[in-house]
Amino acid sequence: MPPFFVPRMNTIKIIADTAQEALEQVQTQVGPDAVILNVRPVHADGVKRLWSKARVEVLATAPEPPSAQENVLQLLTTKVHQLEGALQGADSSEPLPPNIIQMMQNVGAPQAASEAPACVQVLLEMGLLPQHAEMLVGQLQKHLGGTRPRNLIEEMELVREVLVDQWQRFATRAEQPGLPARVMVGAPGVGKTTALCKWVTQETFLRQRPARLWRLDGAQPNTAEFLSLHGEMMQVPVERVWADSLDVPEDTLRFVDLPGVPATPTAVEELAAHLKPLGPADVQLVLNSAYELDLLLEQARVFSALPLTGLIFTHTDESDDLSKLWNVALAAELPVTFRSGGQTMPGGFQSVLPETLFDQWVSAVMQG
Ligand SMILES: Nc1nc2c(ncn2[C@@H]2O[C@H](COP(=O)(O)OP(=O)(O)OP(=O)(O)O)[C@@H](O)[C@H]2O)c(=O)[nH]1
Ligand SMILES: [Mg+2]
Repeated sequence: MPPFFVPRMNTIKIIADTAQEALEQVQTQVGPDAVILNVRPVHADGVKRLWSKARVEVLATAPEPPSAQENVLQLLTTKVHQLEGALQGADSSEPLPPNIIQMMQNVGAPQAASEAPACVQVLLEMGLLPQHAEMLVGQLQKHLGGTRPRNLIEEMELVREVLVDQWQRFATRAEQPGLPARVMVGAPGVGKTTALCKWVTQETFLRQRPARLWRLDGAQPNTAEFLSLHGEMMQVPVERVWADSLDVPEDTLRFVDLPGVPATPTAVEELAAHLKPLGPADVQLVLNSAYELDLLLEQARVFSALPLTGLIFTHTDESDDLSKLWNVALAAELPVTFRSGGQTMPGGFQSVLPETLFDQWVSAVMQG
């Protein structure tokens, strides 16, 4: 079992001959909404290992009851009112977190009294890079026309809308028709193959969609033996060479794993040559969110020589700074498609919606 895995309460363990059988047993015992925490092959011990096939172990638990979704902008209103109260010396029933006080005071401070509307200044305080502020101000003015929002909350709602629109424009522009091969690219060791395994597991195991895997070599050999083992367990064929002649049914998802390459123009150019035979593809740049923002921006810049369609952030179990995701997405002009955290399959692999990401960003800052 991977070292980071911590089983939750009420976790059940099923061992079966095939992934399909294991899933059926999980669903019988936990219900159709069972949350799959981990899927892995298990081998018999000792000599028996020589003749017995690997079996499949699945850890699953019941879904968490839906928590009351907090309206983060409402939360912000409350905090602003509290701040106003605090600034006027009125009694504030609940003390504001110091970072929020600092943030709001900075927004109102003379040194920040630039042209940018207060909502943009709040985002700058939340970690947005100044280079994105200008675009936001321009977009906000377009959205606003002649009217002015009445308060900071309305402004925040508007800036959220602007960011979501922008994101959707990136997504529409990058979208490929049909069912293109999904390819993971990125620097060495950022978590490409792990993310790919999770994605395949979600699609084949949980959604029962047919899939096929390619573990291709690049300038370096692709040593990810665990991808082949995982494919075998999922009963997904794993190829080692790309062949156009291979007759893959149209509804089959195709996933391609390549070894990492350093973020240099020469290495990326060489990688482009390896991507060419795949035709139009869904090329996802995988980034480790625990890296410094400058490094992530540099990787996004260099890899953008490829026809990228989206970004996947891994290691979200080690870094939860959402401003990085916004800053890289806006700089690369690409949507973040998935966030992936941890080493269990398919645990912590979530598709990303810009609205939710914005609310989580505000809410994370609010909570300090
Ligand atoms: N904590 C944590 N570890 C991860 C995560 N994703 C991957 N890892 C670990 O990081 C290491 C590298 O992961 P891989 O998926 O092999 O990385 P890769 O990008 O495919 O590597 P190359 O193909 O060699 O470039 C492995 O030990 C993974 O278990 C994650 O989200 N969180
Ligand atoms: Mg790999």
